[in-house]
Amino acid sequence: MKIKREMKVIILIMSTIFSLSSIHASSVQTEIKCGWKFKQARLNNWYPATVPGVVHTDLINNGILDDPFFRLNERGAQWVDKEDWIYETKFDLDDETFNKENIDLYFKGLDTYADIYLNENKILETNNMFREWRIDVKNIIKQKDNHLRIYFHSPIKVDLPKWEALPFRYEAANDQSENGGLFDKKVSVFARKAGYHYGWDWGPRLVTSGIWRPVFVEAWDGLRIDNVHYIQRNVSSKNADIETVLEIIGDKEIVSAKVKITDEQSGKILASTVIDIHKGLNKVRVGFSMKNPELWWSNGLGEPHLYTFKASIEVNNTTIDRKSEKIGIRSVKLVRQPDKFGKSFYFELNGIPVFSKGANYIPCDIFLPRVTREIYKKTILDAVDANMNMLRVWGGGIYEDDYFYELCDKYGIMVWQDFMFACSLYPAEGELLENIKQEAIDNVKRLRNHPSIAIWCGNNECLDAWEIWGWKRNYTTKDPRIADKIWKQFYDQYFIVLPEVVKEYDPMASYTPSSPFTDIDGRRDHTDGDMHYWDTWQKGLPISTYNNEKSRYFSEYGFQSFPEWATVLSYAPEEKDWNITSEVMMSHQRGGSSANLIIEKCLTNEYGTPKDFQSFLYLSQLLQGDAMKIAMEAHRRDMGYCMGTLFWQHNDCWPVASWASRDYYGRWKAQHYFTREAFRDILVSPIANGEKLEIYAVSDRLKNTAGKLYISVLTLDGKVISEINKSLNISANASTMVYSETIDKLIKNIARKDVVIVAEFIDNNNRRYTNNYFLLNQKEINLPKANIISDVRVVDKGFEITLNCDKFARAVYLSVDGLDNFFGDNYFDLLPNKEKSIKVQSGLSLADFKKQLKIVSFTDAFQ
Ligand code: BMA
Repeated sequence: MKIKREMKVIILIMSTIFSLSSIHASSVQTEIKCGWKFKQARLNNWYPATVPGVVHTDLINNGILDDPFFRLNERGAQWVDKEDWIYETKFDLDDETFNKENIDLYFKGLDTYADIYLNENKILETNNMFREWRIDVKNIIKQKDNHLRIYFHSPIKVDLPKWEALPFRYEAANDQSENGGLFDKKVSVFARKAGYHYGWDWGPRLVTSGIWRPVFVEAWDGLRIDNVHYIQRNVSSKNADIETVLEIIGDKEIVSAKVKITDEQSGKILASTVIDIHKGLNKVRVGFSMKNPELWWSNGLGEPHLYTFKASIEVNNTTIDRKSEKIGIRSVKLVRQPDKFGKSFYFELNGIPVFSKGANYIPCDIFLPRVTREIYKKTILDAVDANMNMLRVWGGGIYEDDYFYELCDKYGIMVWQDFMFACSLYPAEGELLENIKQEAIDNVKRLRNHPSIAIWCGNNECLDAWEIWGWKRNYTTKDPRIADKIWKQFYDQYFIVLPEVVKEYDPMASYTPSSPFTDIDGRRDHTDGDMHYWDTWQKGLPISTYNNEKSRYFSEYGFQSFPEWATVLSYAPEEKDWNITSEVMMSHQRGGSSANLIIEKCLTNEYGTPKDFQSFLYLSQLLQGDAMKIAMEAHRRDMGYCMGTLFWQHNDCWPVASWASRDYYGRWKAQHYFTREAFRDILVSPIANGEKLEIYAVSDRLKNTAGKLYISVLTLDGKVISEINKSLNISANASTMVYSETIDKLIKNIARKDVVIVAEFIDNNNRRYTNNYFLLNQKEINLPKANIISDVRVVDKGFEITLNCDKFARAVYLSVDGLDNFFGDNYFDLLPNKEKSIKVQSGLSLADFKKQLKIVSFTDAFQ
């Protein structure tokens, strides 16, 4: 009896074991990119479409919609999100693809409520733009003339009934429903779709639909590697233990498949094992140790070394599938530990406490598929060039494109990754909570191998909004049962579901429930946790107040400015637009109706009244630069107590007045140049403390640095009042006060309004770190009219401009009309009779360049 049963089992296995000859190596992937057309669902005209793309850009490309960034055109684009749209294409399969045993359609991203039909069969309904979708279509797909149709439901029409059905509202602070003609119906919280599409305080309201990431046909035989996870443990420069977990999908039983992990550069096999594959999901674990691994370091601390690991699977010496990934060996964690000040908040990379220098990052365009690889590259390189080591991918945007993280890996930018929730409350229960969970799993799995991922964060400011902005109080006053319901959803989402996903799918990673975060009570505490500091901007306080604020970690703070003249012209070309309260300028300012006036008020207080609109734009950038310089230096001087400074914000998603340090076109504002200085590996930072001038040396280097400190006190027309020099050995990875002196002793009997203090550190390798410091606010400084002389010569890819000046020139600003130029330095001070050369990239001829070059400095901005 027993024998018989075993026989039966063996026969069964035999019959399901595939014949080796029927398996073909490697899966094939083809993008469905061509032949797409689209139409408004209830009308009949078809137009050509670009995929990936969104309906707005397709309408623009077909001349149906005017550029929404131009003047007030955004208003005329509001009908688009109330419509349903249909996209379709036809495609054939080549023999190889068609003959595979498994054929899937693989959607990398659909925005958002879509029904998908292949050859008139409904194969999928989607409801989350952040998720990926893979469908087996083997039984439906044909070799020729496949018809793929995607019906996008209006996200507004889908979500309005949900809003209407509820007896209470979910807060959504930034949803510009009124601009969308929806009155107070803030429906954004119901959609798993980028929050900023519904408007933000730096962005337009343009609620897109479309195939925003590529679509593929993927065909395979026998098995395919779905995912490989490299879990790193015990990482040091001596050793790293790597546990590799492969997820392999099999379509049949396969015996003796060989799984191998190879270091592609050296060809060395790091680990291998032989397994039997079953139908369905197979999880295979294979571990190895690396001796003396080359570690991945953040920008400034060392090389961000990347290995290329290949996971492959062979049957009978034929490789069936493989997956190569760039892996950086590193340990990174958020350290939250009680200490003598309170409780720490800092990142430890490879055992070293690292001071985070960086910015908050939003999507680079309101229309996401327009973000090219070039734009991504420039965005990350601009962070690297400004000496940043971290970007925070903020929760109102998207989980970024793979390429974004590849660049961060390559250039040593750590990523603080928010989950996509910001400044709102979400109906996180039932189906939506499950949807959120799946979204988190998809994205944690997609991104976890990137060495750049430093932390997962539950949301942006939702806890702050609940506890501090008054939301909890308001709900509780109206109906405590609703308050309890919302808090339960909140708790489930950020304190149970999301951390559990991180724990399960990225077990070595840190998670923080919200930013800012001290504890679950939502307290704001300067001695514990991270902080978003906004008072100086929001209340229009003197920019020097950035010196007074303390935190263990500034994960946000910012100050607005206008973009430069050329950028303003791109959206406000008419003379009647050229004042900050014009309708066009107000519409390209989303920080509230008073935001332009805050800039004006602070600017007048700090500098005086500019003579014209262009001078106003220039000074607004300088003001932002000065403000942020004060903040960045204060945070770094406080190193040890404070361990991070991420300003708001690195980029824009359209041309606008905002907190960005680079505008929509990637043009550096004054702040970005100032950031580059303030974030250098060594910062020399003078600061008045009562009657004393103190100078701090802040070093991110991991070894002490010997060199010389030079302090000069100059009158603004160049006379030397005091000169001090001093040998220093600056402590590694620390901030130290290296000089302190009574101000009166330094400036002798010269008035404070007539002097500038120049602090310079030159290390033993002749690297210079210079910082100019004034003892009074700019408005009180007696800046002379400076006579700047320039000389231009042709160099590779552009020109070199040499400048000279008889007196101190504050914030010298060079500009050339046109888009194709980038100045190596700008908004810099010129010291009397000290030559300075700047390189500029430009495609202009020398004659045109000279003709168009404009040079102004601070005093030129006034009558
Ligand atoms: C922050 C952010 C954003 C916002 C910015 C400027 O606190 O989290 O939501 O755009 O401030 O107000």
